[in-house]
Amino acid sequence: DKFGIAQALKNLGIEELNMGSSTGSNWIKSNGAVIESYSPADGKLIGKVTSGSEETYEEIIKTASEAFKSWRLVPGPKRGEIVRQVGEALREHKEDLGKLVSYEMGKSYQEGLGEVQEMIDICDFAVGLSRQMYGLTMHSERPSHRMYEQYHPLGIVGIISAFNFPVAVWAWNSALAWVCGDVCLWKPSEKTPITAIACQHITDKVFRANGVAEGVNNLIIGDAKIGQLMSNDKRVPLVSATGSTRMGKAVGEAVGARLGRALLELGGNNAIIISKHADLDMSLIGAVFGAVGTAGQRCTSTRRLIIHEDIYEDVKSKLKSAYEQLKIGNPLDESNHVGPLIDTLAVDMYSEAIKKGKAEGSKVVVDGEVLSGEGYESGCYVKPAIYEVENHFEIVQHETFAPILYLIKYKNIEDAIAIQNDVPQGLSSAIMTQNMRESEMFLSHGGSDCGIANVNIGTSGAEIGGAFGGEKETGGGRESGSDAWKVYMRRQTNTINFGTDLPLAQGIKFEF
Ligand code: UN1
Repeated sequence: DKFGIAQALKNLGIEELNMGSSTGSNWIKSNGAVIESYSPADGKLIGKVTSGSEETYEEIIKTASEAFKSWRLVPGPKRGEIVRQVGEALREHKEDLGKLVSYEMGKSYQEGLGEVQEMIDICDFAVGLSRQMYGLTMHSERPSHRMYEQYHPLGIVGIISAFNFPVAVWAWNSALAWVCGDVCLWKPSEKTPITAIACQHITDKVFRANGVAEGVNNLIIGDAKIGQLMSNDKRVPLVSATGSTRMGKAVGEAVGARLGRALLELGGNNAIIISKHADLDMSLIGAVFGAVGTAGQRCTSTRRLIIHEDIYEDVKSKLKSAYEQLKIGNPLDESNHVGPLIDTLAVDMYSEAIKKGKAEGSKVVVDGEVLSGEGYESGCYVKPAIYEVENHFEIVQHETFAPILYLIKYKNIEDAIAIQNDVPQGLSSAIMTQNMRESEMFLSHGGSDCGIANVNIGTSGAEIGGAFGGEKETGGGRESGSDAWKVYMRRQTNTINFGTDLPLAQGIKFEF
């Protein structure tokens, strides 16, 4: 245990007694399926957790519904003060939690710390927001009337999160939902349950110290069945789900059928356009980090490079030599650039995608390979790969959650933008150029169709202050910063008559 995992687990309060679902401090016993969490870093068992059953779900919903009645009455800024303390607690546990994220998920320790930093930042954002959940006031068309709007708490927010950001995406949702007066029910990915249990401890201590009712911060361990219960449940007015497009369609359909709200953040197929006017050194760093960071398992990972024909060969050979220098290995060892994929299933999907691409005509620039031998015992390590393709290949149109980068050549900027948009997904996009006409065209209404469009920055590594999400098969939802909070509240328009008559709107006369 040279990286101190056992100590980190201890510091985070993880012990056999609490490996399951919880309404806060109450850990619910259940006879649901046992999930074993193995580290993709070294293949070792981290711990076993028990899935919640349908009864567990019911118990949690009952407690959460009760908790909502009191939590919604706590003044917004007071709720913000509690979220401020959650942020403080996360600062205290940053190294331990960052290490556990790295060990259970497989991203580098630096990225694990970065993920916890995102949680801290969204708590800070939410504290400020707790005093700024503004509505507008309007001028009434009637005399002695006043109109305004308010945002009120919504209820139980169901949060379904993915393995790749096992804790930050939960924090984006819950920090906002809590200051908005909602209570949260979190179903973490079954691939990363231990980090979720760690978060439950961190927040619960704060909630209990502040005398908050049991049931404001709920955790349920489970698979798609739990997601289905939430999606079909009228008592959960908002389901916020991050994951694959397939999962998102199922959630969206079920929530839509009962006219609930779904916030969906699904797959991406993110491209960087590298213009002949680009700063090539900068482009290279952006492209390589975007493609191999988190082993290509970010929603915002760079999947495609659309490169101008004049610089294409140059960029290709620079990428090739950059890839030769990449060190692949244990993510907790800070000298490595690339860690493992989440599990061997993901490795199979990586191999399958490479095979499919070759069958469709992709040409090897840096060939992929599943790594074995010393340090690679978990079977989850792969070599980041690069292929030359055409954008219409089926495999290029599809999001493979692995470090596979596709190169596509273009002649003029209009074509480059059309290629960038010509995929089913619409999350993140970028252009590398120092030419203002190109960058403005890319950002204009005729430009990128993605939720995120960057200039001289790669596709990944979004800051929490902006609204995060995308269009088309990415699902349309926005979480995190800007005014994303509004989806966590119900909006009410109020008209007040302080006069002695009852004039009707639109000048309608109704006399008797
Ligand atoms: C995700 O992959 O689901 O922009 C979230 C980024 C991160 C968040 C990614 N801030 O890469």
